[in-house]
Amino acid sequence: SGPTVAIVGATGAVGSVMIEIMNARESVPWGEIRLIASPRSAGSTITVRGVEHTVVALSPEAFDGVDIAMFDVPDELSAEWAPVAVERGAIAVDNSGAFRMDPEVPLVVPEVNGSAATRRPKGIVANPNCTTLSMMAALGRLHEQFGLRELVVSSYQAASGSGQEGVDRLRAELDAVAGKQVGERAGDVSEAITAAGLSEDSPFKAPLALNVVPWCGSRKEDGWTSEELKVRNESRKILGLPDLRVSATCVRVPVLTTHSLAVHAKFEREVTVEQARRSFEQAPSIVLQDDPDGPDFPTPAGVVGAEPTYVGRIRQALDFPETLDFFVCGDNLRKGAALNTYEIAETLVEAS
Ligand code: 11C
Repeated sequence: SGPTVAIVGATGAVGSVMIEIMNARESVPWGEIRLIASPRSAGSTITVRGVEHTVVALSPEAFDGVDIAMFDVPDELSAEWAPVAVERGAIAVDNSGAFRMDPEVPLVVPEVNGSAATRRPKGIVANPNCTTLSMMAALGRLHEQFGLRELVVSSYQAASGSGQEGVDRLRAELDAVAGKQVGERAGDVSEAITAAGLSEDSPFKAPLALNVVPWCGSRKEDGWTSEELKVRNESRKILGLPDLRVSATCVRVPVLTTHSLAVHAKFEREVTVEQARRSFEQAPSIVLQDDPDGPDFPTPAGVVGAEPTYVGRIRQALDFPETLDFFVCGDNLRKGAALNTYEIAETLVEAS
C-alpha cells in the first residue's frame, strides 16, 4: 500500500478543509491516513473517504511510521513539532510561518517552483502565506514568460485569515449592525458593536462590519505589517528573485473567506493584455474570468470554495507597455492553505 500521511491539526479550520479536499479527490496515493490533534480533541472520530478515523494526540510516537506529515497548526506548534516528525522519519510539510524564510527550507508552490521541494536539508518543506499564495500561480506564469521586475499590490483579505476567531467576530459584528441605521456618522458602527456587548478585544484593529481595515498581522519596523513583509519576502523566495522590488498594502475586508489582490506588475519585456490572457487560459490552476464588456470579473463571493485562482480585470496602463494590472481572487483556506499543502505532499509522493 501507499505512504502514510498525517494531518497535524486535523480538527482545526485548515485541517478540516484538508479533509474536505481529500474526500473530494477521485483517488489518493495514501496507505494510512493518520489524524493528529491536541490532546483535547484526541479520541474524537472523523470520517475520511468513507472510513472512520480516531484522532490521536500530538506526541512523538504519533509520527512513528508516518512518511509525510502535513502541519496545519500555529507557528509555535510547528516550530516545536515539525522537527520531531522529521526525527521520527517523516517529511514535514508546514503551513505555518515558522520555517518559510529559513534558507534550508524550500518555500513551494508546486506549479511555480515544485522542483524546489527536492532540496530539503531539514526534512521540512514550507507552504507560503495565503496572501502571497493567492497571486502566485498568476505571477509565476507571467514571470516565466516576461520576467517580473517590480510588484505593487493591495490585498483585500478575508476574516478567516485570522482563523475561526476572525470568522466568529465578523459574523457577530454583522449581527450587531444588521437592520440598524449605522454607517452614516463616524463612530456609529463601533457604538453599535459595543452596544451589542462584543468585547473590545477583537482580532481586527477596527470594526470590520461595514468597514475596511488597513492592517493585517502584527507591527513590524518602519510602519510595515508582518503580512506586508511576508508578501515581499515570500514572493522573492518563491520566484527566485532575491532583488524583486515589492511594495504591498494589506487590508482586511468584511468577507468571510477568499482573499483578493489588486496587482500591478512590471516586466523586463513588453507584454500585452492578450498575451497575458492566453498565458492564464493555458494554466490548469487558473480560471480566467475577464470580460470587460460583460462586465465579468472574479469576486470573493463567487470564488469561495473553489480550488483554482481566478484572474480578471486585466489591463495595461496606456503609457507603460511593460506593465500589467489585474485582480485575483483565491480561497485562502484552499489554495491559500490546505490545498497547496496537499499539492506539495502529492508532489513529494510523485518524486519518490
Ligand atoms: C491573514 N494571511 O489573512 C494571513 C493568515 O502567515 O500563515 C495566514 C498567516 C500565515 O491574516
